[in-house]
Amino acid sequence: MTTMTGGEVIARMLKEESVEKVFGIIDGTYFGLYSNFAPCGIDLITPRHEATAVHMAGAYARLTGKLGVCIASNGPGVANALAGVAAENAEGNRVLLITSSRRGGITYPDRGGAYQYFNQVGVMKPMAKWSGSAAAFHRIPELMRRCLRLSYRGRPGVVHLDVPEDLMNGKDKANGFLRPPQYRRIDPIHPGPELVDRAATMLLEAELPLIHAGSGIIHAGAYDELARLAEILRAPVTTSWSARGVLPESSALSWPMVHVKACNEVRNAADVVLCVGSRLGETDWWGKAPNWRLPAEQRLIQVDIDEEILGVHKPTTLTILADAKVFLGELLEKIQVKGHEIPMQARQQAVASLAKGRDKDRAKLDEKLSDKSVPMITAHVGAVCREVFDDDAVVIFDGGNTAVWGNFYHRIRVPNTQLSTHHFGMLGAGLGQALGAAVARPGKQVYCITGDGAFGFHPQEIETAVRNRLNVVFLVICDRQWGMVKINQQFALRPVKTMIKKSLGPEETINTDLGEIAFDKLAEAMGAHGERVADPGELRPALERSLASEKCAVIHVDVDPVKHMWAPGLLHFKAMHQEPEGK
Ligand SMILES: Cc1ncc(C[n+]2csc(CCOP(=O)(O)OP(=O)(O)O)c2C)c(N)n1
Ligand SMILES: [Mg+2]
Repeated sequence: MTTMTGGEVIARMLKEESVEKVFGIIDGTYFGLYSNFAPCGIDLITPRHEATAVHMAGAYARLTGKLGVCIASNGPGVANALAGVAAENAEGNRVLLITSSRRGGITYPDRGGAYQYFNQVGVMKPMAKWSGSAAAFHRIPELMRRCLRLSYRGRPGVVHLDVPEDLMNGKDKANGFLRPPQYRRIDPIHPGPELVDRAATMLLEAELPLIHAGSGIIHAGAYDELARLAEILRAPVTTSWSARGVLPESSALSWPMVHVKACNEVRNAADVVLCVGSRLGETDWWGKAPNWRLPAEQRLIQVDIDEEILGVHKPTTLTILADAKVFLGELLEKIQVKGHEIPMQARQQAVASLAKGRDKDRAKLDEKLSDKSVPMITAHVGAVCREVFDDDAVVIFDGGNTAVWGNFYHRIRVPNTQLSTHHFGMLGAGLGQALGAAVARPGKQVYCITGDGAFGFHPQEIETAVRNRLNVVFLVICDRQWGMVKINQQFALRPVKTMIKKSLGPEETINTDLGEIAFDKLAEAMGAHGERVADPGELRPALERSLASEKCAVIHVDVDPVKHMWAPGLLHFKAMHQEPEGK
């Protein structure tokens, strides 16, 4: 038996889990941990804010399917990380956060007057999937194993281990290290065969089945199975916001979430729904009428890796605890042999007729692209990006109306290539997510469409991108206002004048206007490439120059602030803040 620091024990256990990247900011209280990363083959990537470290880990986890690991130091470091924990836990990304805390004996509970201390576990507990503190050196391996087991159990989220500095940096005897299969499940959960049979029968007999896909498809990597099943069943596919593109949105069977009315129509037309890896949360209108058909008229098969989620918001006909990929693979086998039983013609007709609403909506949205005025209408940003960037580029949407415009003028053509904080709506998270994406997908393009308000939360991370050669292209949409809030305020304060004039004066709203930051200049000051455009015709060359610069690039995009406020779909998203009537 050898002696080593508690930090080295943790680093070696991360190595056993094949962890290659850790995100975080250094501090003496966990020197014993990060000084052992390099010997364990682990890169430490350091942003300039701990919340960014957590977002980087979250994006990295979602895009690679691996564990996203981040660190934060006691007191202020952990306090800064909290914002990231709230968002990444809500997004359901598989993140392990390891923090240092002050030496045992003076804390838990606070002796009174301890420096850089707060009850980190107490605060983290209700925010994270799990949080605990190591009370003694010999408990570090056991608690790490517990953290890792929990990281891979059920819906992903943030798991937190807090380790006092004296255990992190102090040496003690350490046992041999276990392999992951010795302490956690490695194989995916298989469904009971009779449940797959029943699901197959329901889907074969349905008049019109619908597949609703959530992030479970991403975590399981079940894209091919989903596409094949939708094709064989001729089933339209809707997704949760965060699962956009799990069926490429170029498919005739894909109903992108931006076509809210068309999604409502298809969700009302289906008599059987196969919901895979989604909770049917608020952004899915809880699965309720009038956005969905009443449960009495619509049978629901729900498949999830997490038992807590089965039947949580909408009554189910069949609940199946299973990994999405395994389930869909087994279901396909059953359905393939009985494909001839499917009332194909009727389904095809139903799909074709429902598709008209969706395609009309797309055409109507695209009409806005004929507006070539300067400064530009924001619609161009997404449309031009889609032409310039590769299909497998990763796009990140951040900001208020900016994220709405970005979403509405994008088609996600390759699964798992878009990120946002769909559940938490966290302005500014996009910077960290974009940097995490660039670490996760070396050699692939990454771009982030962000509001000027949102970008202002963490612009210092441009330097992180430059220092780490993470060549993200940021498009900062500058309307010099908190646009989304401004339009809502206008309706709240002067609805009639808002309808007639479209915009109120600065004195007529409450603190909605921002001053200008020249984001291109700010970027240049940090060693990045900067561009500024207002004419939609100049956007494409600016993007091309940005890509050619082979650096992180920031494009300051001046948009028409009034048109920007009137983003598409706002009424639907306002309606989402109320509980739907249905059961
Ligand atoms: C961290 C954070 N603070 C506040 C909010 C509330 N909020 C939602 S949208 C919005 C305005 C966003 O402004 P900007 O990023 O410039 O995007 P725009 O709407 O102008 O496109 C605000 C303040 C939030 N979602 N997140
Ligand atoms: Mg703005």
